[in-house]
Amino acid sequence: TTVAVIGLGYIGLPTAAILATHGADVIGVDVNADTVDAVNRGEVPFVEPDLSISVAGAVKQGRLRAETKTPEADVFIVAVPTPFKGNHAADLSYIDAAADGIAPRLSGGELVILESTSPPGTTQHLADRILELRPDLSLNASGKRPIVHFAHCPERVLPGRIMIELVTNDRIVGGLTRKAAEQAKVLYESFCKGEIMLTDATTAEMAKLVENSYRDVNIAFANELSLISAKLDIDVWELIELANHHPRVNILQPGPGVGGHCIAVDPWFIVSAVPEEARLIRTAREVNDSKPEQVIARVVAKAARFKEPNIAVLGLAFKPDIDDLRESPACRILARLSDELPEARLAAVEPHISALPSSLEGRDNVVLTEFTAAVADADIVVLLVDHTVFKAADKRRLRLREKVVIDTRGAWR
Ligand code: SAJ
Repeated sequence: TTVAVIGLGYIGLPTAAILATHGADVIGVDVNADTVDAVNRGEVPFVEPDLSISVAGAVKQGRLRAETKTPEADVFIVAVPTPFKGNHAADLSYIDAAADGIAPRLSGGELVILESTSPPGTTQHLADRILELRPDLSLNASGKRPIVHFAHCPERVLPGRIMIELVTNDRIVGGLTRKAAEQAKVLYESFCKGEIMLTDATTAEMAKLVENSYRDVNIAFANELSLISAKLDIDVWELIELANHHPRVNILQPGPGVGGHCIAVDPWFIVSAVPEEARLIRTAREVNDSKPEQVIARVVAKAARFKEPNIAVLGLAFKPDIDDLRESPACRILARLSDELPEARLAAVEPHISALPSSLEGRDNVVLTEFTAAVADADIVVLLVDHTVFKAADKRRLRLREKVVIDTRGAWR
């Protein structure tokens, strides 16, 4: 089988490599010529454990190569970005561009799989666009079905564990027709050891969005409890710990907001598709998105006690023990504190990075520094990420009692 994988990012390139190492002839397609050149040299343009060795091996064996133009193939896998285009609706222009590249390459009988996280109806949209360009492929001999097959197969892998989870996770395959789903299942079976479940395309699109919305709604509940507890002057961490002793209660942890490129994005695709009905999902997004503002207000209020406050800001990543700053509430909070408190000295501590991101660079009142030194000099300590190094620190040696401590993760309870 020849497989063309369109989009060689965090999902496309690992999928291309794993298909190639399981016997397919794979052509990766990307608009970025540097990415294409890197892959053809057997190199990977981003960091992901075990991916380099897999790509290098597949290229050397002649099973994987990359091009900037979509080639002919038996199977096309679309793994391009679906960012916001404003108003929280999904920008489908990358999917449309992929469709336009695929359409002229089809001759009938091919399978087109959409892997990008997409709003409900996008697989149908992709099919409509391709078949509009190729009306000759729209109907079979009996005049009933298109002779190209379309399916959605969302990815659910966790960055940092992609090469493992691609193999071990269960997968949902949703076809525009049953036959499309069955054909896609055969392809994924070549490397996926998890269960492969068949459904229709819209249900598959929604399943991915619902998984992340479920988590977002539950985090919002915890974040709302933290606001309520602050008003009632009780400890939210104790409250949640006690409530979680109930056999059917499992409340998540509040924090300074929700980051990453999935949970803070995907629920909006449901909201923008069905705004009238998706009330709880929308409110959860709003609660989580407003959490950084509440942290900023607390720090600014405390800073008013000092003339030139030294503030240690602990953690910039979007979650513990990683170096990923995408959509990180901590970065947003630090940037706003820098604007709101020009007289303060903000000592940012992020042990997993070696330089500040561009959004925080070149600010006179922000430096990236070392943990113990930052805390030693601080009047106010703001903990934004519960990295193990922070949690494990000796609180007495840090002299936290002598400082104003704002622990947004409950790491030092
Ligand atoms: N967070 C809290 N409180 C909690 C748990 C998380 O504030 O109790 C915050 C984190 O600090 C972080 C954000 O939520 O800022 C998201 O972190 P996460 O660990 O919940 O999820 P991600 O974004 O790393 O990965 C999610 C996963 N989805 C689910 O768990 C349902 C992952 O399996 C998906 O593959 C990924 O989204 C994706 O690509 O969609």
